[in-house]
Amino acid sequence: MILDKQIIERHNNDLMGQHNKKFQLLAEEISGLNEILNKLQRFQIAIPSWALGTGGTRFGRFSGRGEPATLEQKLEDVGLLHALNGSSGAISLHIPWDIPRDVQHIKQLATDLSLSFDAVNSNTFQDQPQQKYSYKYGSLHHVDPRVRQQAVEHNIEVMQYGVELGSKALTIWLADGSSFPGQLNFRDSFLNTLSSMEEIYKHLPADWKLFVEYKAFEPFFYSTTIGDWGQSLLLANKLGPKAYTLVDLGHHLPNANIEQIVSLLMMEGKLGGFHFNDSKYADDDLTAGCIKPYQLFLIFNELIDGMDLRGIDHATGLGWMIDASHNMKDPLLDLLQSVEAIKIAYAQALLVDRVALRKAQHENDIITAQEILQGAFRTDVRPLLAEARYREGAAINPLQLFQKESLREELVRERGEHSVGTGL
Ligand code: PSV
Ligand code: MN
Ligand code: MN
Repeated sequence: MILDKQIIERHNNDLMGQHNKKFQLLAEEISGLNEILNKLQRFQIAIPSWALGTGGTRFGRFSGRGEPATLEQKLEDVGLLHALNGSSGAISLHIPWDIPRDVQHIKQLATDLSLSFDAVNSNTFQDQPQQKYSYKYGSLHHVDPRVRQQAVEHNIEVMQYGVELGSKALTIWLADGSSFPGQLNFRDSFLNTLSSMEEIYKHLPADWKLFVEYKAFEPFFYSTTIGDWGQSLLLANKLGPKAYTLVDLGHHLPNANIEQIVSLLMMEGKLGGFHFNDSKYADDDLTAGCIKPYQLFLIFNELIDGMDLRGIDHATGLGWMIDASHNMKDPLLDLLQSVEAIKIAYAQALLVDRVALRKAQHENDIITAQEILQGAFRTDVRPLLAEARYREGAAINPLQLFQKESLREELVRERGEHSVGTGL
């Protein structure tokens, strides 16, 4: 489904009066308004192909309706999101879930929908039907060199798809780990992973980045070979300048200070990108900002500080991706909520008076420092986001438009009631 521009125009005309009132009120209080709006307009967050369908849990999956079954339909879903919010102009693919059979056709469709291809993801956490060796005991860290080689070759193949589509990064997340003490030799596992990644790194195109994602636990419950940012950073440093750490917000042990991790990774020039989501317990993959919006704001506060210090372009300098999974909500509505929450945190962090904050820190003035941060966090910046969307030709209120125009019903009419989603 391609959304008719006139539907957006009609929606915007209906909401314009109300929107203008709220926007003007807020605009009066903000210095550097146009620069902030400009940054919001440029900021894009990639949508993962696997979040467009219902994921489920290990206890079952309750199918959604009219979910995308093909790569074309996944692109159309992201195109729809992008038309609605002007901020979802990229898709992140997972191979082999999203193998492009006809590359030229897929590229053309992406161009028609104003989409680009973000990082490509490899998958060595599941066995595929024609596969020679099993990943039951891991992939890049495996004790058997033949399994490692198979996993290396898969990653090279994923990069080849990415090159054809115009991606510029490979994300490696390894399930590799152990569930019982004694199962693995930690050093051997790490060194095997390093040498496998060195092989992959050799094939990385000159203008590509390699993102090394870490995760504390799951699917294994005793150790994970790339279990935290220290292990990821060690690998990234050993691999070379094109390798970076990728932070998935759900991949830490409870109460980890993620904003501090982000700050130090930025300091080292080794923060590659993000997988945004939120969680109460572990890798819950819930809607960004639905549980800990203050944490999300504090992360953006560090990001902006680090990016500005290093002269990194906010929109293009790091990889911004969502990594979510849905069991309850309509995935498209959920993704609209996630993008909104991420941009709210970004906009609030742009409001922080950094000179005043530095001064307060140097004077050990804790009260003022806290007031500065919480003052920004407690500002309702939603009219800024709506204005940025309007200026991009997108919808003032994407969620409302989606529901009012019954867009899911339209997708169900096109695709049928029962979905065949391929995501996790
Ligand atoms: C693993 O939990 C992960 O966060 C990785 O990024 C995977 O690629 C993705 O989720 C799969 O759903
Ligand atoms: Mn992830
Ligand atoms: Mn995850």
